[in-house]
Amino acid sequence: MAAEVQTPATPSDRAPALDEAAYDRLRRRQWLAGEARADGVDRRTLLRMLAAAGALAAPALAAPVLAPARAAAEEVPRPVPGIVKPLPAEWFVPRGTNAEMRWDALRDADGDAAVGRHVPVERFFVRNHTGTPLIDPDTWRLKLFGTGLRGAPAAGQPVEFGLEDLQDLPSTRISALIECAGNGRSFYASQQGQAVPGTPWTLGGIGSASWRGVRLADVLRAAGLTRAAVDVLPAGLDPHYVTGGTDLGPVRRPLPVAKALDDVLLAYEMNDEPLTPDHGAPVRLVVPGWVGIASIKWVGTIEVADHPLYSPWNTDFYRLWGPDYPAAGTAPITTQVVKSAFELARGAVLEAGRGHRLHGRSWSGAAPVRTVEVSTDGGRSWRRADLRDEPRAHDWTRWSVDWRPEGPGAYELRARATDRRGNGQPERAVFNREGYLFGAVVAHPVTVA
Ligand SMILES: Nc1nc2c(c(=O)[nH]1)N[C@H]1C(S)=C(S)[C@@H](COP(=O)(O)O)O[C@H]1N2
Ligand SMILES: [Mo]
Repeated sequence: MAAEVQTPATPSDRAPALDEAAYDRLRRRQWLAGEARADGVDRRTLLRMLAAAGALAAPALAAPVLAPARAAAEEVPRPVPGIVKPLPAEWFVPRGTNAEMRWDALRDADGDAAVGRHVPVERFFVRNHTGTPLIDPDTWRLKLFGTGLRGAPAAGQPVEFGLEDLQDLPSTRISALIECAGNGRSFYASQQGQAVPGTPWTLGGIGSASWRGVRLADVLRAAGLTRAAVDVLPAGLDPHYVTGGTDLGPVRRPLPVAKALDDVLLAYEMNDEPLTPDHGAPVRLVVPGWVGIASIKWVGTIEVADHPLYSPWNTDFYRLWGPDYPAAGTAPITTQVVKSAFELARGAVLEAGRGHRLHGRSWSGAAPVRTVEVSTDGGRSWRRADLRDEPRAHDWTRWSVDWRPEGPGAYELRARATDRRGNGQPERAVFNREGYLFGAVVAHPVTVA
């Protein structure tokens, strides 16, 4: 058993840790040996995880917690308490503490593109566990500490960076999607008859933006990263997440050091503007290709440890449990699955007797999109869509297909993509108890009249 576990030693040896499954076995072994820390994670939870003793109890729904810093002059009731920016109904669907982007808002009334490859900040979906904090960028400090750093930070004396310190480091710009692991969750119920708890997103728990910031790798190295570091734990400055009467602490999720050094950004700009409060101002993580929870907003501290770390966000949440998964659940989920969406309302009415150009976007966390196919007859026949973008990793590809309906009536549109690694979209997504990673083809009803 032990022989199949790789012990990280040098950064190059650590590359396999990008495989969270292998790394998770190591984490668990080290926890059992008393070498891993798991603040805020119930000991029984870890034991349950380790004992492969069947499914965990479903987490209760979040108790609403308001952001501590609300604008004083607030008269208009907000559709989502805790979100600062306006949420016009033509752009967003409120979902608890979150705001889902409406796909039909990507086209205007004439069918012209209203949004380019990047979603404007004011139209970008918001996923908040509690509420948006208002943080003064002038006094904000990023504090790094932990046993994976050299010198004083190892003893708990943090090394600090102000916003200007970060801006003085070499900057990098990337185009990347942020997508919630639960994006598409509602289709487990509506399309597969499988009830799952959690935010019932359709496909609008996603957005693409241009991010500018400093590579997390550069900041970790500047902070004195050692070769012994294995886990990096960024924590948000938003209010603690309280669920089922339990305070789980700040939103935080360990990141294997291999991913942290690979392509992760500490972003301070989104679409060429300073980050706005709802999207993590002054600084957030952007973790390309991975589930949105990895991209911690409002980051205040980063613990760098020479031993594995756990938080509720890689133990109780964001693993897959279900009849088709190991009894103790999978390793923490990381890479997003392939998905496709039409820039059209569900149930949209299209004019009869004329041709239509159907637009949509497809994406994959693993690789650039290779092909997109569209069916206008409920999946009986398929044809290639025209790709309107050069497919890129970690971003979506826009596409279109021309369609002249045979006559008035109800139609079911479908779109499915494959990526360059050969990942595709199945007819059915494999059920998991929390409804993560819904990657099946989504049936999109329209009426021609
Ligand atoms: N501190 C903090 N970071 C967070 C969250 C949060 O609630 N608090 N939500 C996460 C989740 S689940 C997602 S999907 C993304 C959403 O990013 P957005 O709100 O900018 O779209 O942020 C992630 N980072
Ligand atoms: Mo999320």
